Amino acid sequence: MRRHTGLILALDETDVGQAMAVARSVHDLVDAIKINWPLVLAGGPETITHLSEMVPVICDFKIADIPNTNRLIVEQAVDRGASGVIVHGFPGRDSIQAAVDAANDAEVFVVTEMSHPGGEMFTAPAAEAIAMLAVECGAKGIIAPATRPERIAAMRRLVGDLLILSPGVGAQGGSALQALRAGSDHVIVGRTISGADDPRAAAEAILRSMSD
Ligand code: OMP
Repeated sequence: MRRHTGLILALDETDVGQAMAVARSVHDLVDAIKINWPLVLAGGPETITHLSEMVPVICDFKIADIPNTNRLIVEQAVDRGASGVIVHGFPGRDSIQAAVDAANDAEVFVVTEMSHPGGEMFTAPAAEAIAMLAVECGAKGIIAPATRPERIAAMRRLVGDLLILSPGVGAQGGSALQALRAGSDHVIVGRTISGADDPRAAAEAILRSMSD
């Protein structure tokens, strides 16, 4: 994924036609489209391939298993066209390493602290250790919460030049500009764009807010 605008669309849709329409309307404004189980379960794994013909696709399967299962999932996602995958860090070093090794040229992003309120229960206390594991295992980047910009800044101090991708902008209350100022490279935005009457106008408004 190359940084062009710093914006990643989270396409959490189950109507495949609507999802493709949103993707077509904003694909030139985003660095990647992130898809998750709702769209892949609705549209099948070929959704990864179709979208990847338009824009880099990050498969956010929050992979969180033993090393062998992690490897199998990453291989399937990459074979279908994923440029990146998101894995959980809490299963530990060997599970993260298996995902990184299986990804080859695709990029692995490791979830540190999750953006929702529940993310403070178990992921926040482990976030620093997980961020260090991401560095040591050769991941491309981490996921850190736009809802808590001070935590992005803390993660930035640990991960050096690894990419930081930050969800939680808009619908979850976070600010794209504050996330970038705290050290994020890309913000991840879902419902604020995909749920808008005019997704392209919504994406353009977020881009304007990022350049303030
Ligand atoms: P919106 O809240 O609609 O903007 O969507 C946020 C997207 O980021 C969803 O696809 C979430 O699954 C994802 N996400 C989080 O919201 N919080 C996290 O801590 C991690 C992720 C993620 O890994 O992308």
